[in-house]
Amino acid sequence: MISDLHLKDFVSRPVLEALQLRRMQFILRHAYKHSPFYTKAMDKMGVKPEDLRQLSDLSKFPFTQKTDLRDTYPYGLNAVPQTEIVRIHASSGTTGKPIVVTYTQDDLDIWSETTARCFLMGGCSNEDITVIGYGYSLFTGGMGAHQGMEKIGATVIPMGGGNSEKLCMMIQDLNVTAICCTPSYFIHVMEVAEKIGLDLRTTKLRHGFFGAEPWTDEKRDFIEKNSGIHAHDIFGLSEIMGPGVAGDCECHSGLHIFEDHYYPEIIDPDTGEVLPPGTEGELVLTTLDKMAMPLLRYRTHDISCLHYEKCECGRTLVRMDRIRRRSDDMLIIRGVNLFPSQVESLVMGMPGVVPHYELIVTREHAMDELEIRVEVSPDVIASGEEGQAKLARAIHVKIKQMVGISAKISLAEPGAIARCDGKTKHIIDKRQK
Ligand code: DLL
Repeated sequence: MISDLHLKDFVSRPVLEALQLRRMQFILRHAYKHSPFYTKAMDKMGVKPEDLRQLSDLSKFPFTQKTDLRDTYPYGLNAVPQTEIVRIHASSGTTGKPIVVTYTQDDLDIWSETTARCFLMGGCSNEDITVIGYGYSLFTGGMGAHQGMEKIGATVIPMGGGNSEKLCMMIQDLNVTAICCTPSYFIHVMEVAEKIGLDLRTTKLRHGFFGAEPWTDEKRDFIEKNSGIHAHDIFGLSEIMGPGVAGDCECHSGLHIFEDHYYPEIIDPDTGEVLPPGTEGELVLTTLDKMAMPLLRYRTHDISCLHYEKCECGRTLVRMDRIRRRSDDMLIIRGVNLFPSQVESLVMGMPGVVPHYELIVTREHAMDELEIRVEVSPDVIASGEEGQAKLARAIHVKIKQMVGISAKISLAEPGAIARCDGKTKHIIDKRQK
């Protein structure tokens, strides 16, 4: 059966807004009643769920920050009993501990629905055979894309990332028509295909759903021209749900947010003031019907802009501009999020490491590479090559285990890393956008 889920993207704005209001009133009551964090936060601001009479009243309610998830780690934001939680994912926190996200079965159904709507919007159906190249792990990419594709009845190949030659073989032998992975990984796959003599244009591959990291229209053109596929953008974040918070249609004029489940606002990142449509600022999202861990006014730190004019495709859903930058120092390397403070808290406790470090990000053959340069004490230098290699290996393993990134570790002599009077700059990002 061909899914009719996409019809939800075309409801009239008054109908959509009435639904949003009902759901928003419900989720505020649910959060206030069942999550002590939100009871306290609303009480502190002197607001009650009943104070929300129209959608714009949301601005009276407190924001939620990533640090709130860290401070209440692991289950402090849960609003249902543990027996109702059927899945846990996790994302990078700002320090050593990850951010934990929980889901009820209903939450998973909503997530599948919105991810499915992304794929339908991109032109996929139950006739597609799709390979998932996002990681299957605590990261939401693999499972999120998988369940969305299953929801539309597509045939799913749960490949995960990493084995590009095998992936090319699958594309060719299994008549794969769609792929879901990060844009940089797909460019790598294109290079591998070329190396092994596979012209992707001669395969059945037609659609790519790329996200989890910023990419540009130029990169889309490059991919489309050199692989013969349609390249679609898919946006999301674990705290809110995972992939499928928004996706782009064939017009590619911004990403449609599935507003019936995720309510967007744009704020001034410095003052917190809500900005009018068409103004650039920080994207803030409220989950309208996520039960396990509702998030109210979650500050994404992604910089975007909302457009409410009807899209040429006929969808009434608001469009957000593609994310090009963030208002914080989070890096995204091969789709994996990383905060300098995370590296700091992992590495600085290690014997022989002093509190000076820098993260150098480069791009080689379309893949991001991370070098972590840490300054060490004189006794590490005195320990010679063997002692230094041992420490570098230990740092490498710790970063790999805790963050999931294979980084090159270089040890710097005492005093070698530049000191600065003001805010220390820990990141040297040499990737050209
Ligand atoms: O990256 C979820 C996802 C998986 C989205 C697969 C799309 C595809 P997190 O690991 O929590 O979740 O990272 C969320 O990644 O706040 C953005 O900064 C960035 N991001 C995600 N999608 C896009 C995109 C997943 N399409 C953070 N364009 C977000 C630009 C994106 N940035």
